Amino acid sequence: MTQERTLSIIKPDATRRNLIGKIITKFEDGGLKIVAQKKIQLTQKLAEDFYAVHKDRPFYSDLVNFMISGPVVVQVLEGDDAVIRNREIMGATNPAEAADGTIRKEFAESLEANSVHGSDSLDNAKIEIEFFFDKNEIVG
Ligand code: IDP
Ligand code: MG
Repeated sequence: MTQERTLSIIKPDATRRNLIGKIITKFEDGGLKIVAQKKIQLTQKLAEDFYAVHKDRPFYSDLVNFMISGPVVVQVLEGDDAVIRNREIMGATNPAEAADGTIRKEFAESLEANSVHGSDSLDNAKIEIEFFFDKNEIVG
């Protein structure tokens, strides 16, 4: 097992329903440690840039509008195999397919409003962490 860091976002559907604490508890109980965290309002430009990898997908503009519909919590999670561990704790993208006990199974409203984002690889985790955080904002 390797110590890794990954980027997590608690999405607007979850902040709106006051679920930040319940979601953070899932990460902590799952063995991940929060080493950076801030609640922010994304701008359209930030959301477009963050999800640029999906710009040709039919859901892109809806996704950007959803991500700016309220505040988000961006955080860096650290732990053994943090990238995969975070994805396990989150559950499948579509909550209808998410395993019992996962965040998306318990809290997601829909395929789009699925409560959390998590980096999908170690390379993307590094890019996504740098997108939101300066080095001095991360304290292990
Ligand atoms: P992930 O968040 O599990 O990595 P991605 O395929 O990277 O899933 O998609 C990014 C986000 O875009 C999803 O979390 C979800 O909010 C949204 N999304 C993905 N597929 C669809 C879709 O088919 N319709 C609407 N929104 C979608
Ligand atoms: Mg993804």
